[in-house]
Amino acid sequence: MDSLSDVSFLNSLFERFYPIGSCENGGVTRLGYGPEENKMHNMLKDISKGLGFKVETDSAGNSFVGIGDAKYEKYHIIGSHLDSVPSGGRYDGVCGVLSGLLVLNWIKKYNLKIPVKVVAFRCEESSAFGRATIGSSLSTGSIKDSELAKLKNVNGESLLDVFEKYGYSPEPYIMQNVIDYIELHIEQGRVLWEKGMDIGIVTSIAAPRRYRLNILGRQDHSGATPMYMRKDALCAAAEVISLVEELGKKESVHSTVATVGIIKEKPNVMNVVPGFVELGIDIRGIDKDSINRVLDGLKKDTDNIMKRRGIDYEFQKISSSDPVTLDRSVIESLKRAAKKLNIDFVEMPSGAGHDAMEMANITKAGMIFIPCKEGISHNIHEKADLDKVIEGSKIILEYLKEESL
Ligand code: HGY
Ligand code: MN
Ligand code: MN
Repeated sequence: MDSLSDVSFLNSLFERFYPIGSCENGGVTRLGYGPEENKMHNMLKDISKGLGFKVETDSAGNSFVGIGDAKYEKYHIIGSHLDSVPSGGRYDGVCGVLSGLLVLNWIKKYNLKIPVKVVAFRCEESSAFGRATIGSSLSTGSIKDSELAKLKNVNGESLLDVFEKYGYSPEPYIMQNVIDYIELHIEQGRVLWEKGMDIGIVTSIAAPRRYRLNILGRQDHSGATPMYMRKDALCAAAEVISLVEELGKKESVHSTVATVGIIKEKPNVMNVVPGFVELGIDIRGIDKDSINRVLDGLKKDTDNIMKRRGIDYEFQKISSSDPVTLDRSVIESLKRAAKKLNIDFVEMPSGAGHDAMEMANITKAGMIFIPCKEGISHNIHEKADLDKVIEGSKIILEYLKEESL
């Protein structure tokens, strides 16, 4: 296989996506079910048609790309997502879709009889509606419409309104006849980068548990209100933010992490004691007991903080999924393929969430990681080498060949 033309093939596709959702700071904002993600999916359709592939869109807006004339009963699915976090990078998700298109192009070019479809799932990031993997949850049937009805984006639009506008259905067609699902993704951490390795074969995926904490203090005059009389919601929030970090550090031996990623304060002006704060809390891990210890500590100590300060609060669950162990037979098969190609790899967990978590509910799922520069991701400086996408895609093709024997 001639890698040079593969590099130019991938570069040409990457360049087509590149400008979409560009921010002044050099990153991209392509929020799920928003105009920029629509443009990414339309670009995928243009690219695919240009390559002579057939494109279908399911009723949740996920895009499927296949080799038109091929008719198979079941398919291997390769994919990822095309949305991003605000001011994010251009490689998160996109590398996985590019990998699928590269593999599909090899299958077409070398006339291999391997049933493959490429998928680009909608709205994988939780940034748009507060819940991750919406597109893949819908097409694998793992989201309830009662949950969907609560989801609103940053502009206050409900997901159901957006679906109405686009003509999508909250009860979409559930994917059938799937042999397995393979996703190539940037690691978004530093393990591969620090080890100088090109390939990770993922064993498990830390699933997020997300909570909203509304702190209901009292808005007062910042000049006339003595310190001992205050119900300062922001000072209470400051204690909770440090508590989340402390609990995360305590459980980090079990690869658990805990982050306060959202803080909204009202009225957020200089001369008023803050009356209201909303915190968004993200707890992740691969060890359920460890995650539960963080959660129990958070609930207990938050209650103590608020009681001591005489402040009311509301603790709401946004989403809660369990860590996912990927299919051991797929992992072993990917390892055999890498060894056959003399490509070094390391087995490793994923701290980030992925569509593979949802696909694992309906089929055997596997993931391949490639490094991103200094492990930076969800950041305008996110960067990955497309030649690592080629390396990872060669492992996927070798895996598919073996599976299709
Ligand atoms: O947030 C995540 O874990 C992933 O990047 N969607
Ligand atoms: Mn991401
Ligand atoms: Mn991603």
